[in-house]
Amino acid sequence: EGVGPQEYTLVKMKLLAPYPKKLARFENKTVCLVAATLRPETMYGQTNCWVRPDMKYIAFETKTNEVFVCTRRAARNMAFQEFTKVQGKFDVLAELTGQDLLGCAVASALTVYPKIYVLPMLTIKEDKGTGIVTCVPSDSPDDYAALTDLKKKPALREKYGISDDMVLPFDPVPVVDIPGYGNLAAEVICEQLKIQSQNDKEKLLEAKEILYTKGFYEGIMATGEHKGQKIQDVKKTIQKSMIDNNRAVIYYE
Ligand code: A2H
Repeated sequence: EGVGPQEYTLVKMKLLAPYPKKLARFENKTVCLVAATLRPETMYGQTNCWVRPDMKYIAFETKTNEVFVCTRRAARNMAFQEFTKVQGKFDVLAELTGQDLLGCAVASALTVYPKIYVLPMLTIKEDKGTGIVTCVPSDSPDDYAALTDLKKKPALREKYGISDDMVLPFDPVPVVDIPGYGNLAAEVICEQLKIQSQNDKEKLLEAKEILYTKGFYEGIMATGEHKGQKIQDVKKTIQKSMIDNNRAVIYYE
């Protein structure tokens, strides 16, 4: 990684009622599962929210009286980035695991799916971002592989209490056209590299590197109001509009 801090777009995925047990007492508040992304321009293609079932998350209140759910580590970083009332401080309102969030419904900006579900991704890292990841299977090989695992394996859905309707209707959405890969690039590259599952680490790394560079330098928007424009030219504009609409914030680490 580079020298300075990495800038992420923190996408606020709004929890829809009914809230899970551990968050039930916040039902009169806006609760957001916050996902760190490097690709705000792909948010048109979100199909679900990922958490890791065995990972610990907390809920804390922001200075704008929203409740954010993320790892403790990310909350601490946010407290030093003026997300909370008192610099460097955050009150832990609830402690939960990914398991507690599975199957919840959320609403996220830009996506064509008005209601998407919290599903398990087993490869989420504790020491990056917020521990919550937004799934864009059209453009992220990791997301495509993890969603395909759930679609192809009824036993995996069953293990985590995920019903068919939370997974099967959610197809990848064409968002970015990458010359040579088309507008569902993650699916194409996963097939080309014969990626078998979300645990296919090395191949996924290769797939990710290819698409990330190609997508950034050669990608063209295939949907939305910037359709036909280069990714390089619209990335910041889309990020800003999400922030102006209170659907995202900038987060560094
Ligand atoms: B990206 P970097 Cl469409 N564990 O967002 C694993 N992966 C995580 C994570 C964690 N704790 N936190 C964030 N991420 C993912 C969109 C996307 C992303 C697309 C294509 C590529 C891509 C939709 N998911 O990332 O190590 C998030 O997924 C490929 C690099 O900081 C975030 O952006 O470079 C990206 O990894 C951050 O990874």
